[in-house]
Amino acid sequence: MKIAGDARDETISAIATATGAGAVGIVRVSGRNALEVLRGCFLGLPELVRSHHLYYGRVVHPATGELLDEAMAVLMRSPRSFTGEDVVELQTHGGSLNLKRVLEATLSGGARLAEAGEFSLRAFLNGRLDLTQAEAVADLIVSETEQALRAAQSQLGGGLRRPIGVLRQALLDLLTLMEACLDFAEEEHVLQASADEITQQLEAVLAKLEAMQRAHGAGRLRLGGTTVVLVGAPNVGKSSLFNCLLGYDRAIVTETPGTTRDVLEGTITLSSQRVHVADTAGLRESVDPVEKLGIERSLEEVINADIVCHVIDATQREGLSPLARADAIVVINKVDALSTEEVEAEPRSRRQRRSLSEEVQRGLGDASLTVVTASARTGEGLAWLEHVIAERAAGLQYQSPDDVPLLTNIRHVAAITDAVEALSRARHALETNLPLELSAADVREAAEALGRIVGVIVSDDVLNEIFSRFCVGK
Ligand SMILES: Nc1nc2c(ncn2[C@@H]2O[C@H](COP(=O)(O)OP(=O)(O)OP(=O)(O)O)[C@@H](O)[C@H]2O)c(=O)[nH]1
Ligand SMILES: [Mg+2]
Repeated sequence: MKIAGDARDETISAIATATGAGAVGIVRVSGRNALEVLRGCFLGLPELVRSHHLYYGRVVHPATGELLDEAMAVLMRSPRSFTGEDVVELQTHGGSLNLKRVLEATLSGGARLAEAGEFSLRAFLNGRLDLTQAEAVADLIVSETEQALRAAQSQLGGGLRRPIGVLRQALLDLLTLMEACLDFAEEEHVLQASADEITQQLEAVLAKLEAMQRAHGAGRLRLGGTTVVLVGAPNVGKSSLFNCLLGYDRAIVTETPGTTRDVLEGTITLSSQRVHVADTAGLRESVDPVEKLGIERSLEEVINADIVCHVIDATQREGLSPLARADAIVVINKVDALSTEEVEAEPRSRRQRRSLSEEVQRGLGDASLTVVTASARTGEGLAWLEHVIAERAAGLQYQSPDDVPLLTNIRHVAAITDAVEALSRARHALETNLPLELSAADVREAAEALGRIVGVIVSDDVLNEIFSRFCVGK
């Protein structure tokens, strides 16, 4: 993508809405000839077109005059638009083919097809967005978890630009102080008073950056969702429960113990949270090399999962095997199959379920265990199981302290790391009484690293790299 020069004088156009069938679709045009392009392919505009005003009319092909669609058109005059340039949006009926034809009409009318991220790039170059906000736009579109969406929204609202701006300014102020000291280097008392102040200011910025690194370390894992693994002895109904949670028959279920050999995965949404569920091979002593490998994988999943559901068979409760993980949710499955004597009084009543749970808690020697009674066959208890998993997942969501923004972008993390390293070097130089020029150079480097995050100092290559990852139309 060309960043400077002629390319920016051109008027660009692209479909801004997602592909596929939809009631409405939008073709967006940006650049100095946007209104001209619109006039060429849209009938229904008055002589004087008002900015931010919706006009009803018809889209026609400028070359052939063919009627393409009915549409609404809006002109957003520079600088009050997403890109900061004149922008036109044509709201037509949705549908890939229809939108393509409307797009072609704008191209025939003098626009050029936009490259991926080109609208956002122009918004950045025209000062409408800083880099963190432009990146947040891209993140917002692809967010698949509530937390990722919240992080993107906060970033779009300046949640990262502001604190980074404050820290960068603090470093620039620090540099001014250091340079003043260099000018007065021969006056011993000025130097000593300032050295303490320099160290203090440097420590303050460093502490804030390190807090961001820590928050990133803790929060990063949660952005992709929560992992839940179903484990237990063979034949207890793990795969059956897995299929129930997914809502379709993903795993093979048979009455032969040892049916599942590999780890199977599926993703569901529980209370707006993304949850990755894994079904595993039943745990038992085995000599079969394939089964042994499967069991090893089950155990690996148990170690790595956020939440473990240890499934046991309601009809086989004697000599309960120890839990795969102490914090597991115990699922007593097959409650529908309990013998009639066991359930004679009030089958599957709340009281009976409670006594079953207590018996299992006693058997496993832990009265605080979370126990859920369920039946993959009848569906009983599954809504409660989902609720328990959702609650656990919600409890695992990382909340970064209010004043520490959650870094979600690897580019930002890298820049913060550079800044922390540079400031640590500066601190060391100050502590060991090395010439002040050396620590000043490190502080300058740290300020530059923070500048890279918001895009104060950034090369064309980096811009290309960032914006080319956007989708076309953004
Ligand atoms: N009555 C009853 N039978 C069930 C229930 N859930 C599973 N089963 C049966 O139990 C048998 C084993 O079910 P699976 O889901 O394959 O068990 P698994 O734990 O995945 O077994 P492995 O993959 O061998 O470890 C099948 O015959 C299922 O139909 C249930 O809630 N009630
Ligand atoms: Mg199975």
